[in-house]
Amino acid sequence: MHYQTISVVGLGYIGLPTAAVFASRKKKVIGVDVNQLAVETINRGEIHIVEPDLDKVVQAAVKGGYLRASITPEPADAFLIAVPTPFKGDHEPDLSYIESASKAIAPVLKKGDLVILESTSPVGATEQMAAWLAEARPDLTFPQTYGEASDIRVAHCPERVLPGHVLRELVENDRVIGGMTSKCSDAAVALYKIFVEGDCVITNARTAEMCKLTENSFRDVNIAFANELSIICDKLGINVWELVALANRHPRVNILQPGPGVGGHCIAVDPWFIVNKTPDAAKLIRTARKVNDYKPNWILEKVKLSIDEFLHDNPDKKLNNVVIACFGLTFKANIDDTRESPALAITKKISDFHQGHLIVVEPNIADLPISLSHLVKYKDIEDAVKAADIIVVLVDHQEFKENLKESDLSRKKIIDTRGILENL
Ligand code: SAJ
Repeated sequence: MHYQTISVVGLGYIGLPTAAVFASRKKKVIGVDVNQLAVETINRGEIHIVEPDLDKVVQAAVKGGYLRASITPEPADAFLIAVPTPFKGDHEPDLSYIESASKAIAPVLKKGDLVILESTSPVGATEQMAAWLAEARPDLTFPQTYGEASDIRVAHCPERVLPGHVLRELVENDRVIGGMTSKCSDAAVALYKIFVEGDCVITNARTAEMCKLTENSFRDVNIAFANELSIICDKLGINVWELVALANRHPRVNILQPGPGVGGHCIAVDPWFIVNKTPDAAKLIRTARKVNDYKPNWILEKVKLSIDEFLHDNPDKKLNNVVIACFGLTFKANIDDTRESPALAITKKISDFHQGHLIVVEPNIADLPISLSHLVKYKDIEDAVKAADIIVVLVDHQEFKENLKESDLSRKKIIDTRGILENL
């Protein structure tokens, strides 16, 4: 199997780095995205997302003539679909982006092509994608009806990279390869071996789908444990950060860190794909989601309480003079991504009820999101601390870890949802 041209459909947090890494191995890569602005940015050799070192890799790939972006799909030997799979309604998976991507590439498919679904998907989505492709191209044969003899190979190979470490993890992580037939798997392994240094482990498409959902549900359940502990410890007057550090000295205990809730487009979403398919069986997974979803509300109650306490301690102050500073909006540290971010949701809710000033410090975002555009964004951490009466640490960005401790925090009410000040 020789792949001359590779097309990556969906140039977001996964698709763009994947396209750039193939291009860095001197493959001709056509990136496809419906976002005209993203396409233009990439074709200038620039990037529209924040991910360490991605700018350099994309710039080199575009300059070297290996990577080009386009709004419309073009013929290629392999297609990787890396589009969003959000949920809709009552946590039902929304496959509409996969459907549109399948229908967009179908006209340019030719005999011998490989189509890989990389998007995190509910069990059965790869078969569904293959059905959409077959419907659009009755002149070609597909694995669901022609097995090993099919014209088109189809596989699910879920991405598993950690935002902030994408370029390293893309290359180093093992890859789960779920072909619809074993020839489909072999074709996918040959493609990933262009850059993957980890093992490419073969299974079927449904197991590969479930494997990705399992990984993220495992993490969600473990974070829920930490979040529940933080609520219990608060009631018992115990410092949860110290407790977790102590318990983790046990050789078989490894508790994760409590936070303001679970954000991002993956861990807060994927477990629902399991719950949606098997609602009666997935009890623990559903409860973990609920525990993590509840955590921002619990933090909001803490903020309200600290406003009352501050007014009690400072009787000369009026409610509309109380200044709250929120540190961080992104869903986790050192990235610019605010999707499903509990920090963003908490800040928005504070801005809805708080009658005084609310200021925001977020070093990784140039402009505040529209829902918060009425707020004042501070660049300087020190200035924000000086201005604030109540400090709410929502993200453990490196800048905050390094600089907040230098500030004069005396006489400030502090809600440190990430425990970065607890460890001073
Ligand atoms: N979080 C905590 N406490 C922790 C760890 C995380 O509160 O101890 C929070 C984070 O602040 C964030 C959320 O959980 O809001 C998710 O962050 P994360 O770093 O756990 O995961 P993601 O969403 O950035 O990436 C995950 C990864 N999955 C696993 O680690 C099992 C990544 O490998 C996947 O590729 C990615 O989801 C994905 O795309 O599915």
